[in-house]
Amino acid sequence: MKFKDKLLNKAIENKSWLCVGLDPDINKLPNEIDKNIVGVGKFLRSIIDATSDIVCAYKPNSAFYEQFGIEGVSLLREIISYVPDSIPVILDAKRGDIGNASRMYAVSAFDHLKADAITVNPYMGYDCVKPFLEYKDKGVIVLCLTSNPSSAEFQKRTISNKDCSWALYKLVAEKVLSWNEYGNIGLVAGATSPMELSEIREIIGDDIPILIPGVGAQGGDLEASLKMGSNSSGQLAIINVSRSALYASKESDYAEKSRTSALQLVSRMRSLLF
Ligand code: OMP
Repeated sequence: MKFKDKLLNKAIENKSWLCVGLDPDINKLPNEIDKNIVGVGKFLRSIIDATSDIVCAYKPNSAFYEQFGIEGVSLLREIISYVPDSIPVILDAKRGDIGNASRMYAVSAFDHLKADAITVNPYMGYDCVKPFLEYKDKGVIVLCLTSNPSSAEFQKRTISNKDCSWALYKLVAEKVLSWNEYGNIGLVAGATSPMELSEIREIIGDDIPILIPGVGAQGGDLEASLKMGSNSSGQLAIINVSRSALYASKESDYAEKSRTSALQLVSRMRSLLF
């Protein structure tokens, strides 16, 4: 099944556009969890068990697994396969390199790790994104306007030629329309820039999902993100939260508290969109 269909099915079934980011940090683990790779695995499985009926996707960020070396990469693969088959997994790796190297990243993400989608960096241009796009059933989610404090340094710069003058992130949004031959493109736009999010949605139209990180620990607003990032049917704005959902309690009720924290966001989504 195509990534976008899997995503839509799950969002409709669970009445949720919440994506829980699976970003394990040893220093934030609950007290009772062993501070090693086995403990991390146990923690992540409990979070998945506690939230799988209220999410539209999960997003493990590769950095949080690679920090543990080879065992971390094995855990990443195990966690992706632990997620129920009907829930899409977005591998957050922000990849991108010359074509033949991107092809190897795509093999790793899709054939080996078996992710349903990946985040990619568009900085090097189309030939570097194409190897990912050729996996027609997989989602390729391109960084457009990121949520971090320095994102404006390059992404909001005005690029001019004789025909037009536009901020770089808008050029990215427009460009991906021509990269979307197989209907498998998505964009990343942070919750920390809601006005820009609405410009991006206007440029790309109704069919492209936007992954929106930055709600919770980074201070982005949920309602503004949904309003500005959703399409005209109130769909395809994937709200990612990692830390604020994962580390809701240090005590033995950590999974329950994590669910409560995720459910608070989902209830607000339901009252706006479902
Ligand atoms: P929290 O701030 O803990 O909710 O985590 C946000 C997650 O989204 C991390 O895995 C980030 O790497 C990721 N992210 C951003 O925070 N900002 C972006 O602009 C893009 C991403 C991403 O691609 O997912």
